This record gives sequence, structure tokens and C-alpha cells, in this order.
Amino acid sequence: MVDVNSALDEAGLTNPRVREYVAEWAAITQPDRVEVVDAADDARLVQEALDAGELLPAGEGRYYSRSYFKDTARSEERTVVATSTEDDKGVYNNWKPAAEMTELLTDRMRGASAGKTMYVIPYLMAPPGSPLTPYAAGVELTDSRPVVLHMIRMSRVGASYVNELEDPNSFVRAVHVTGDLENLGQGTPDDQRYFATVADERTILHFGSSYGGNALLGKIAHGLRQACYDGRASGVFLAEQFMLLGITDKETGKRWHICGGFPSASGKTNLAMTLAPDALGDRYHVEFYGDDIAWLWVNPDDGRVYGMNPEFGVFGVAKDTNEKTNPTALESIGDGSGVIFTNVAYNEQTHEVWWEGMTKSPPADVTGWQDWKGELISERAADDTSPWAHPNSRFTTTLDNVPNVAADFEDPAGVPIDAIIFGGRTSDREPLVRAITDLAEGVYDGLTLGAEATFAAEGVDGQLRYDPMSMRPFMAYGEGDYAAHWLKIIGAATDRPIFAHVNWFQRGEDGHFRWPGYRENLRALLWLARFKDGDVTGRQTPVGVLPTVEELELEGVEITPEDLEIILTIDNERWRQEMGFREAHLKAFDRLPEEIWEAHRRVSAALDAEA
Ligand code: GTP
Ligand code: SPV
Ligand code: MN
Repeated sequence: MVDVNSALDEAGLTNPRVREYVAEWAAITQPDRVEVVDAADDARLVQEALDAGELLPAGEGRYYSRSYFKDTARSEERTVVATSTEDDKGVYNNWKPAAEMTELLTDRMRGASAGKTMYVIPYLMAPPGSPLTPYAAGVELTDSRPVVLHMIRMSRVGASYVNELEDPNSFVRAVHVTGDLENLGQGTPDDQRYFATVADERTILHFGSSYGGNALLGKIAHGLRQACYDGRASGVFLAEQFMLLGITDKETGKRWHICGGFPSASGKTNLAMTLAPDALGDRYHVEFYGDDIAWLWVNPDDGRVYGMNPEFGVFGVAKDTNEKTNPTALESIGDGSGVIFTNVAYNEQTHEVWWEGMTKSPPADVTGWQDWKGELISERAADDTSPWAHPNSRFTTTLDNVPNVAADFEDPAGVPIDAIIFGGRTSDREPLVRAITDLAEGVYDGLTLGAEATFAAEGVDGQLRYDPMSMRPFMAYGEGDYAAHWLKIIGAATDRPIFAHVNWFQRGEDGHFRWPGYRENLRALLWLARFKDGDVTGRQTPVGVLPTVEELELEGVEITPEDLEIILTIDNERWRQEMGFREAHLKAFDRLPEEIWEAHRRVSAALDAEA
């Protein structure tokens, strides 16, 4: 039996509840060793991972890793939320009884870390000193060293975060066991994987993966799923799959903070890290706060909604990241950044990395290049056009590597939110931006967010589906109650943010994007900020206020007059058809607040009146 106590003593981990929890799970998973992790151990752990071949060198202070080829994205089917009351069952949360899931996962994990080290990762999902600290502490147990290295980049790691808790029991118990990846039947009827958040016990049990949100439990499982549940249980906050950025108008000194939800792999990282387009760069400065998660609450002192990013790093999609689309991201993964690339293409001789869209064409000299599976490009069949990098390949880097990270990104007070935006990949119907001033209509808009799914989840790429607030894969309880909680939290603010829906992804018949996107997206946000401040009036439509062509700052944008007109127009017929789909979508939700139905009927009636 492994000596848990001396490992905890050596690391100065004193919280008695944490010690009991570690001992309990060590007895179940039966590792050979126990090691408590601190962020300061990173260099040593990186070296160990290099020696073990888990990491490969990718330049000065840059690293490369591959995950098992059947383990490259979140598995939504195998992910469940478990509680002890069926009231928590929603349409999307794959609800299961807590007792059943705990028993099932305990069985799978029994003895499954034999021969391995159990790493104990005490972490905090908040800037230190945040008012939401009681919901932010956790301890992940994992048998994977690469997972430890990712957690050190994605969250704040050290024993002090759990030793100093006011209530020693207020930490999330997050157990990750990799399992025998080659024999888990991924994607077959015999799939052995299970990723469960036992939300009312604040316990996360993930078995059968070492990739991303399946394995870094601070991020999605705690930062979104558990926090979504805790936010409602406490009545205090919202936890959302949101990016968060700041914009400063250097001419007037005005400053705005905008947060918002786009489904996985739909542009949050790119927008949050954006720079002002060249033509506007002298006037506007954009600052980065967060790219994937925001927790929101109301500050009673000024009646405003505040937001913060609970993460410490970025787990960004590599595909199409380049000098033009996201120069900031490239800088954040440069030499000495400590970045870890996962599942991109790798050159074993030069240690370079490459992904689709990093440069126009792949390297001409294929010597040494391997695809994400480790197969040599030079040995590919001539007709093999499959991508070199996995479409969900990613880079992991810390927030402080992002050159335009906001000076106050770690301010525990958070930042006041001016606007909440929703957006997704929608190839028609959704205009560039439409502003929504009414709270219920804003929440309704989030609930009816429709988008084409991406490779961030297994097996759903390209399907059109509703994704409420971009939380579909992370929803912890029923959608009707979720809507009510939104109305309650944002409704408690006396000085409220404006809502808006944005879309960078309308396409022409030939498939081209009608809007150039990326850095140009700032123009839509600037219009929204000005509209909120009353400096522009826009044009009222049944589905919100749209900018006029004159109001959008379009200097330097390459777009045809036809495309511009289409992205600033409401297709009434297409929208009225959409209202029927929305009705069916909303009807599936239990206890949907009447305010949301009223908003739906108001928008419907306005569309009918204009038909
Ligand atoms: P998760 O980390 O999975 O939650 O994703 P995300 O929402 O942060 O997505 P990200 O910003 O990484 O973008 C995903 C993909 O969308 C990348 O391949 C981007 O190149 C592409 N993308 C982002 N913004 C735009 C845009 O404005 N226009 C177009 N056409 N593509 C974009
Ligand atoms: C997402 O899929 O939305 C992500 C990546 O942010 S993961 O951490 O794998 O969930
Ligand atoms: Mn995400």
C-alpha cells in the first residue's frame, strides 16, 4: 500500500479533508506512488516527460505531444451529469442517478492506476482573492504526467490554494484515471469510457481518456459543468463558455468589456485575442481576458454585472491560426513560452510543428514530417489528402504569454460587463450583428443559439443544432431552470449589460465567407458599444437592432456591396421558418419561464407584422 501521508506531509498539504480524499482514492485506484504537484515543479516534470517520450522538443521552450488516435476530442455521448434528484435532468445534460454513476466509475477505476504515479493537483479556478473562491478550489488526482503539465498551464496549482480554504471541505474532488486507451472500445457499443460530474457531491469522475476536457478536470468539468451547477445552487453566479475582452477608445478614453458565448471551435479564442484591424489600430486597443470560460456575478455596490476568467491559460484550436488571423496567438506560443502542442503535425528532425492554415500550403520539403498520428508524410499514398494535423489539434499556453493580456486580468474584483454576445457558425439567416436591449429577449436569444457543430466533439462536425448559450455540452441541470437562473442573476443588476447576436460565418452559394472575419470582427463590437452608449441608433428589425452601413466603421474592409447588404439584412421568410423550429426546441424544456415564451411570441408577432 502506497504511503499517502508522507507524500502529503512532504508537500505541506495540510487540509484534513483533502488528505482523507486522497487516501480514499489512492486505496481505490492503487497507484505505486503519490506525488503532490506545485506549479514550481513544472521544469522538472517537463524534463521527466521528455525523458519518457511523453513530450517531444518543438523548439526553445516549446513541446509537442500526441494523444492516442482514438482520443482526440471531448466525447459528448459518454459525458454525464449525475445528481441525487431527477429534477436536475435536462434535455442536454445526460442526467443519471448519482449513486449509479459513482458505483460504476469506482468499479472502472479500481486498481486502474497500478504501476503508475498518482499526481495530486491542488488548483484554483479563479484569480486569488476572488469573491467566488468558495466555488473555485479543487484537487485533481490523475495518473497522467501530460495531464499534470496541462493543468499547470490551465489553472493555478499549489497546495496553498486548498490549505487556506475558509471551509476546508469546499473543494471539488476531481478524479481522473486514464485507463487502457487501446482497449476501451471508443465509439463502439462496448465503449468503456465515462466522464461524470456528480454535481451535488461536487465530485468529478473521469475514466478513459487523456485528452482536453475529458482529462484536464479544472477546465470544462469544474470550470463549466460543476460551476454551472454551483452557480445556481448558491444563487450567486453564472458559469458560461464565454470569452472576455476589453476595448479602449484611445481618442475618448472610453473602455468597454464584452463577454460572450460561441460554441466550441467557433471563434472565442480568435475574438478574445484579436487586435484592432490595421485601419483602426491607432484608435482602438483590444485587451485579452479569457477565451473559454467566464463566471459572472452582480456587484451590489454598483449594481453591475462583473465577469472574470477562472482559467490561467489557453487551450486553443490550432487550425487556421496564422499571422493574419491571430498574430497574438502566434506570439503567445513562441520560444520560451512553455507551450505544449497536441496532435498537430511534427517534424522529428527539425522539431518544427505545422497545422492546416498555419501557412497557405504545407512545407514543400516533407523530410522528417509526421502527421498527427506519427506517420511519415513521405510514405503517404499519392491520393491521401487527409489533413496533417488533427482538426481539433490544440496549443496550451498561459495567459501571461498573450501579448495583449489585460493589465488587470488577475484582478479579483473582475471587470464590469457592458455587453453579452452570442454567436455560432450559421451559414445563413443570422446577420453580422443584432443588438437586443430587453433582458428576456437576450436570454431567449442565447437559448435559441443555433450553430453548426465542429470537430471539438466526436462525430458531429457540420450538423446544425441548437446550443443554448453555447453551453449544450456543459449544461449541469435543466434548461428551463437555467433560463430562470439567468433572468434572476442578470435581472438583479440595476445597470445591465446589453445583449447581441453576432455571426462571422454567413456564406455565399459558392461557400465563401461573406464577412472577412477575424480582426475585422472588432467593427461589429465597436458598433455595439456605441449603440449601448447611445452614440448610434441603428435600424430596428423584428429580431433586434442592426447597424446601418454608415454606422459601421468599414474603412479598409474588403467586402462586396452584395455581401455587405446580405449580412445587414433580415430574411423575413427564413426567420419565420426558424421561429417554428425554435418553438419545438423550447417546448422540450421543462419549467421554461413565461418571460421567455413572451419574448418568443413578441419576436414572432413582429416578424409576422412585417411579412
Ligand atoms: P473552443 O476552445 O473549442 O471552445 O473553441 P473557440 O470558440 O475558442 O474557437 P477558436 O477561436 O479557436 O476558433 C475555431 C476555428 O474557427 C479556428 O479554426 C478559426 O480559424 C476559426 N475562426 C475563428 N474566427 C473566425 C472568423 O471570424 N471567421 C472565420 N471564417 N473563421 C473563424
Ligand atoms: C471545447 O471543446 O469547448 C474546449 C476544449 O474548450 S475542451 O477542453 O477539450 O473541452
Ligand atoms: Mn470551449
